[in-house]
Formats: sequence, C-alpha cells, structure tokens
Amino acid sequence: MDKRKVLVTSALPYANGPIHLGHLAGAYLPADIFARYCRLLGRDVIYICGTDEHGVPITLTADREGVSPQEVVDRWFVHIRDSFAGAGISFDHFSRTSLPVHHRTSQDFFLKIHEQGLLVKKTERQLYCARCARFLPDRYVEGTCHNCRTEGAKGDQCESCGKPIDPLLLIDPLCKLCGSVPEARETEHWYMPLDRFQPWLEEWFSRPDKQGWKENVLSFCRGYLAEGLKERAVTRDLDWGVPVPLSGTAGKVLYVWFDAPIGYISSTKEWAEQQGAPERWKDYWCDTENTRLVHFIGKDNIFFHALMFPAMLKAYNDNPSAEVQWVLPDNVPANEYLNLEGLKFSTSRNFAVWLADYLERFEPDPLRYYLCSNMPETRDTDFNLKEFQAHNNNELADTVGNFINRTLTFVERYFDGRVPERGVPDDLDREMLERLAAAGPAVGGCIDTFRFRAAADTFGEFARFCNKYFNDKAPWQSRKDDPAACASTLNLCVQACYALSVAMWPVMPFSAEKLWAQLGVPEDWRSHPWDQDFSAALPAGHSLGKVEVLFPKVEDSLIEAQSASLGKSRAGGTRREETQMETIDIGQFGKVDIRVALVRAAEEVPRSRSLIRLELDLGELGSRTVAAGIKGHYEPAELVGRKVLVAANLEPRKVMGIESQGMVLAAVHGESLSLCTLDSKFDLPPGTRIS
Ligand code: B3M
Ligand code: ZN
Repeated sequence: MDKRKVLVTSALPYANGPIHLGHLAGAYLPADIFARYCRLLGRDVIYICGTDEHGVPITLTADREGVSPQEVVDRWFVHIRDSFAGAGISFDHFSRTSLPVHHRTSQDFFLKIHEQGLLVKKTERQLYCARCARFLPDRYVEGTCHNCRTEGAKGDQCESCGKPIDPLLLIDPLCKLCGSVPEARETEHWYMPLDRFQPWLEEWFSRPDKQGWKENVLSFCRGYLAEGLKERAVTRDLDWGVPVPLSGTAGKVLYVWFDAPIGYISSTKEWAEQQGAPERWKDYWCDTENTRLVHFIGKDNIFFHALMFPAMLKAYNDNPSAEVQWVLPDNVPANEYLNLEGLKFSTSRNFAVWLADYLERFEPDPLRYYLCSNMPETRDTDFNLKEFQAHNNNELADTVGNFINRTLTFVERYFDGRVPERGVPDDLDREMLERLAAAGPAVGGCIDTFRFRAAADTFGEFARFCNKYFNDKAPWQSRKDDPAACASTLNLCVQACYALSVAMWPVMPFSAEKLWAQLGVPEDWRSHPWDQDFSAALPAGHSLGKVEVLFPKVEDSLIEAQSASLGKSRAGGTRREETQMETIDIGQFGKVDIRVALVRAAEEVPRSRSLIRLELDLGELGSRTVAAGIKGHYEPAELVGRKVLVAANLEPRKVMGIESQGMVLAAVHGESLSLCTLDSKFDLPPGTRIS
C-alpha cells in the first residue's frame, strides 16, 4: 500500500469570510500534520489548497455589500491565505479558482464528460424571483426543509439533516435577496447522471483499500448508495463562475461543486508552473500506480469528495480521447465538527473564534496541539477556552516544556552546554532507550492512519515519561554522588529532547524549530528525518544553543479577553443566548467603573486587523492607552476629540505589544459596530462616572 507519492488536499474554503477554529480543526490542521509527517519521512508529498471563489455564498456576500464578487474574493483570498500562514499550515501551493488556469481545466472536464454524451440536458422548472428578475439557485432561496422540517434551510443543503434540498420542494420558499415569494419557471440545465455511476461506485467502495477509510465516511456513502444515487445538476443560472463551454449558454455557469474539486488539479498546475516544470502536476495527478490522493475535509463535504468527484474523474478517464488518466482518491479522512463552548460555530451569527483574532493574542502551536488532542475525528468535539488554557499550562508548559527546560539548563550549567558522555545503562536507562527507539514510529503510526488524537496522546505520554525519568534519576543528587551516572542521565535526556523536537514538528512546527535552535542543530526540517535512531542523535561533546522557555503559560487575562469578545458576538448574535441571559445583582454591576473619556489621539495598530490604539483623557483618573477592536469601523482621525465610554477598572492586558488599560464600549450587531457615546445635548467632562 505504500505508494511513493502523496498528494494531500484540504477543502477549498469559500473566499467570502474569515477562517475560524472549526474550519482549522476540520480540514486544515489534520492535513498539515499529515503532510509534515510525510515530509519528515522523506516521502514525495505535495500539499495543495486554494480558495473556492465561485458559488452563491460569494455572490450573496457581494450582493449584500454592494460590491463585485471579484472584490469579495480578492479581499478574502489574502485574508485566508495569511491566516493559514500564521497558523503554520504549510501548503506547497495555495491557489484560487477564479484564475484562468482553473476555468480552462474545469471547462475541459465538462467537455470531456459531455463529449461522451454522459451529461443529460433537461428543461426544467426552477425557482425564479420576478421582482429581482432572476433565477434563485442554491442559497438564493430559503425555506423549511422538506426532509426534516427545519426552518431557515438554504436551497442547496439542509444544515440540520445534511440532506440536499430540492428547491421546488422547499416549504414556504422566499427569495433571499428581496424576501418575495418566488415562482417556478422553465430553464435548461445539464445533469451528471450519478445513477449511471452507481454500479461502479459500489464496486469501488467494495475494494479492500476502503478498509482503511474512516467509519463515518463509509457509512455516509453506503447510506447514499443504498438510497440510490440520483442525477445532479452541474450548471446554474448565474453570472459569476466558470462559463458553460457550449454555444448558446450565456448566463449559465458550472455549478460550484462541479468546478471546486477540479480546483485541486488547477492549483497543482499553477504550482508546477511556478516550479518551472509546467508538466509536473501530472507526476502526481496522473501516476495512478504510485500516487496516494488524500482529501481532508469536514463531514458536510463527504458527498462531493467521496461520490461526486470520483464519478467525475471516472467519467473523464472513460473518454477514449482523454490524454491523461486521473488518480482516484485513496482516502477521504473527513472530520466531524468542532463546536464552540457547547454551541455550533456560526459565521453568519459571528459566533466563532476567528483564526486571525486568535493569532493576535496567542501563539499558534498551543492551539495546534490542543486541537490535535481534541480533534473531531469520530464525533463532534468542543473547543473550550478554559480547557485550551489548562491544556497549554499543564501539558505543554508543565510537562513537555518543563522537561526540556530542566534538561537544557542543567546541561548549560553543569556541563558547559555540551552533551555529556553516556555510560553503561541501568534498568531505567534501558527503558528510556527503548522509548527513544519507539517514539517516532509510535507517534508516526498514528498520524499515518489519521488518528491524530492518539498521536497527541502518544506524544504527551512520552513527555510525561521523560519528566518522570528526570525525577527518578535525580541528577541534582547524582551530580554530587556519581558524576558519571549524572552525565549518562543528561545524555539520554538530551536525546529525549531531540526525539520530542522531531515528534513535535508535524503538530507544533514553530516550537520544534525553536527547540532545534536550542539543541544547536539545523532549524530546517529537512535535516531531521523521522526514521533515525533517536537514542544517539546528538553525540557527546555536541554544543547546545541558547536555552529559552519554549512554552510560556497562557495567562487568565488573555483567556478572559478572548472570552469577552466571544461573549459579545454570542449576545449580539443569537436570540437564544439573549433570552438565556444570566442575571447579576446591582452590587456586581456597580463594580464596573465606566467613565467618560475624551479621545486625545488615535492610530491604527500596525499588523493588526482590528485594533486602533487610543490615547484617552479620563479627567481626574489621568490619561490611558486603550487598544480598541474598532479598526475598519472608524478612521483614527474621526475619533480624535470625541467622547467615548470606557470600562476603566479592568486589569490592564497586553494586546499586540500594547498595554491596554481599559475597554471602550461599543454595540455590535453582525458586522456593524457603533461606539457608545453620550447624548450631545450635555457637555460632560472626561472622567464622569456612568451609573
Ligand atoms: N468551498 C467549502 C465548504 O463547503 C467548499 C469546499 C470545496 S472543496 C472542493 O465549506
Ligand atoms: Zn427577489
């Protein structure tokens, strides 16, 4: 089964909004860990992604904002790409589906399938809004789901039961743009006859390699096959997308789910071009003998990756005039959902921890490690800020970091920063040696079979053993009684630090690279193959680098700040939360000291997406610096001279290098934000207390 080449993909995020931690845990972090692990093993791997820039989610955003779809995707492409980079997601290439190479590739796909007479052209009735003078494909219409009767179901797929929606069957449909009741009108579309691929898909799903697929994915697909696959429309009446490459089809584009998976191919083509080897994409996509194609996705995308796309690839391959034969997915390790403090992440309600916001406050690695330990592999899991903090402080700071720091400072202090000599091992040493030999394969075996939680557990267990080894060997004692034994202990501890550094890299690459600097070894992953003997990686006499704390604790104030912004969006966004409000007594309220403050100066915080730094005059309380998350809503210049309201007795906290000494009050609704200000009828002096 060990094919030489690995082609890893992550679902192409829609370029119409920011990435949140639910996305990260679902389709990106596991793929990144897997791709990095393959790299450490020396496998020939490429990791491909890009933004999905077509489809109704994007045109709806453009309609709402009154801008062109191109403007929407240009903005979000940059934002999404940069958030992923900040989180260490190491794509070999991150492309976009609005590029010409993608349009060409998708049109070629359509034609290769169409040429064989496989696409069914049908005139059919679809929902049309007379007021907007347009058809209402997919999410342009909303109503009650005809499968499960959930209200507010969008016209493509019901979020509640996960089933595809037939818009004509939607109960009480409404136009999403203007709210009127649509009518049915005739239009022409092309259909992919999935029913004709049913026998082949059944055979494909019965092949032995499917035993390595996750049960959630298999049972989902078996369910579909048992019901019998139906034809699916692959075109839409829209003016944004890949134009249908047939004459007389003006105003029609390919359905976004037809072109999006082809985006993996076009992204690889663009990568090859940039490598200066324009044909190299074929080395991966068309070497059916040697390539493993692995699609990382969230569970809502299983249908398209495990049934629809394989059928499209098969249809193309069946064309006698096809110049290439595509590889079929080797695995589709779909994750379930990550929830947030017991509720669903919601982009529309702004109930989310956005990756870019997270990265303004915290380091990426503790998040990666926590999400890896808590990955929604086989069932939904929950992201909880307090748990994240505890995980960082107990596992990373107190266990992994503590062991590494004790070892390296000990060597620095008592062995002149050089790896000590190893002597004859005792029983405990032998156990350490065995563990050192097993550490890499143990963690790697889990990653290789997409068991990321187990990989994190195995890593954590090894770190705990290392800590215990250090304690049990008590080198501070043996340094005086038995210097040779002490040297031997520290030699093994240094090797263990090295083993941890390599085993850490797929999950916590930034920390691994810092640790390599501390260990005095090259900081480039290419120098640290997985399959070496970790028990003697660093020879006696090798000089270590400068020792620093690898995993600082996450302070309460940071968690509270993140939690407060979550609370804001939670209260602003969901009615359920508003009515479930917790009550406090007047005394508790009185503890918050809210004051009138005059803005003396304002400037945008460099590199921050949301912050403006305010210099405030609070009258008798003196002046204050506050970092306010209002960038994009106000220009700094228009703030100067205005009076705002500030919670003045909050503990100061550091954000983006600024000590923020208070919180400016604002009302937030969806994407709108308004500063709370005073009635202009009265001119109250700065420092006036609000009660
Ligand atoms: N653009 C993302 C989503 O459904 C969708 C994935 C495409 S993968 C080819 O959230
Ligand atoms: Zn309308």
